[in-house]
Amino acid sequence: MGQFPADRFDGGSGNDGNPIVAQLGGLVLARIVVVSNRVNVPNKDSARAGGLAVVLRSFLKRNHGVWFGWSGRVATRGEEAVRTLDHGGVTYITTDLARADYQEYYNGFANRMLWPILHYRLDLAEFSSRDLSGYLRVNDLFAEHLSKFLKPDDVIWVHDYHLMPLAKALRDRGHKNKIGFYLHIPFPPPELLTALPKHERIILSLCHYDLVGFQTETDSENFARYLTNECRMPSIDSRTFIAGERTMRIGEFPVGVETAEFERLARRTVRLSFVREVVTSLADRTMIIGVDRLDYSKGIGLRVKAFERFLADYPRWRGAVTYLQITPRSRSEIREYADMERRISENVGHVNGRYGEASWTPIRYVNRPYSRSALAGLYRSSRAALVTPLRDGMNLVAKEYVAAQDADDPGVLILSRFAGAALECRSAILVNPYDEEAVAAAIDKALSMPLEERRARHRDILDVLSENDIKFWGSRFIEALTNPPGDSRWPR
Ligand code: ADQ
Repeated sequence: MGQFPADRFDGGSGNDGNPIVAQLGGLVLARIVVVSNRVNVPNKDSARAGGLAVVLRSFLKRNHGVWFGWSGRVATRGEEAVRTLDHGGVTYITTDLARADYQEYYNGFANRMLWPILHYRLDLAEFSSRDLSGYLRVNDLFAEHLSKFLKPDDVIWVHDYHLMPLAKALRDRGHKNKIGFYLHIPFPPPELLTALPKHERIILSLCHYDLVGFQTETDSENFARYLTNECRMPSIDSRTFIAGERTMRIGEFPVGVETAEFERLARRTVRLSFVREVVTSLADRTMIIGVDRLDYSKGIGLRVKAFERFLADYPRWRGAVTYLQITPRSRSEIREYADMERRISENVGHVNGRYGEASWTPIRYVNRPYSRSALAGLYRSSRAALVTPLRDGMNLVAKEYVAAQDADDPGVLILSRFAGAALECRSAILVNPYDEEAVAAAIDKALSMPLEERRARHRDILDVLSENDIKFWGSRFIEALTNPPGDSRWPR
């Protein structure tokens, strides 16, 4: 975990609450430019935006920043439009992608090669030289667009696996700005990573950043081990590497949620008519909830099997529990995702056919997104949450679920030990998602747990989540990026 005291930047310094201003004792710092694959441009769907998008936007607002990335549109080659929108103190700049760029960079190299490898799934990784070229080409294209509006003192913060080589592409164009990179997903051990053909081209290009941030210490250590053992990179210490004339540092910045705000939201939204309708339709049955993008890393297929095992091993719960799994489709153009979608629907149908009755459907399976308000209310109305990814950088659903609970009568979090969130949620029921029997037992334990134990576990986790509120995350990263090496504020 990042080691900054959570209250350092609470905005109490009488200078607009701007953490960066506070840090520099009143000096206005340079502009912050966030770059990510997709840009969360404000529109009518903003209510569905994940917590992180909302937080990044408010962080940029406080710092009059710029957010650059793909518009989400695919255009005919030569007709890709670049658009600029100023809204609420933030400048959003987006570019379309040509069809071939979208296929090779996004569907191809990012999602069929990097995503599986970084999630420890060598079996699903498909390498293609053409996709690699497309990936490098789009990173170059982003650098070209960025070059047109970058100022020499802009601080650049690049997000996620789509854009690993971006700093190199910017340095090649002569930019000497402070550039930081944050990986939202896991970083596997070098023994796995080196199965990526031409891995040096991608992974070593991270050394063009000044700071590379990860969710957990395991991820940082894996990266450091890769650099030391595989690439023989010289280092000053275990977190500082010498990259030519610059140094590149590594740190941990675990992503959190807006803990108190989310609790308030959930308290309000249990009263929404939509949430009340769902609860009434349960007819006094206990609800278990799962909320995930449809992705193989989330372990939904094994989870459905574990729930079937639970119904088989603990028959007293039959007819008394409803498991609601909310799973919006993602990346449906990729074959593995389409196959997985079909398999999970079949498995859910199988469990419902086998155990259901005319008056009771054991699993309600919904393939659509909901607003944050609706989710918050549903979390609070559920006695347990099943969050069992096979591998996850952090997993914000786990944290949102805990934050949403009523402290007097909280639900229980069942959490995979392979989610980054497991490090902070030690008082959840931690499970191995591959062990059906153990997950089934964990569901029984959660549903049978006495009130006092539920309260104590909830309190433990909430304390940690309040300490690591997402409000402080952006400022921690930028502070670490802009502080010179050797500064005591550097995270360990
Ligand atoms: P994701 O893989 O998308 O994020 P996660 O951390 O769980 O996973 O975040 C999902 C977000 O989407 C949550 O805020 C959740 O509320 C929202 N969401 C999920 N299903 C939804 C639905 N049906 N309707 C509306 N909203 C829904 C990646 C990494 C994670 C890492 C995050 C943040 O894979 O490991 O935690 O980035 O760094």
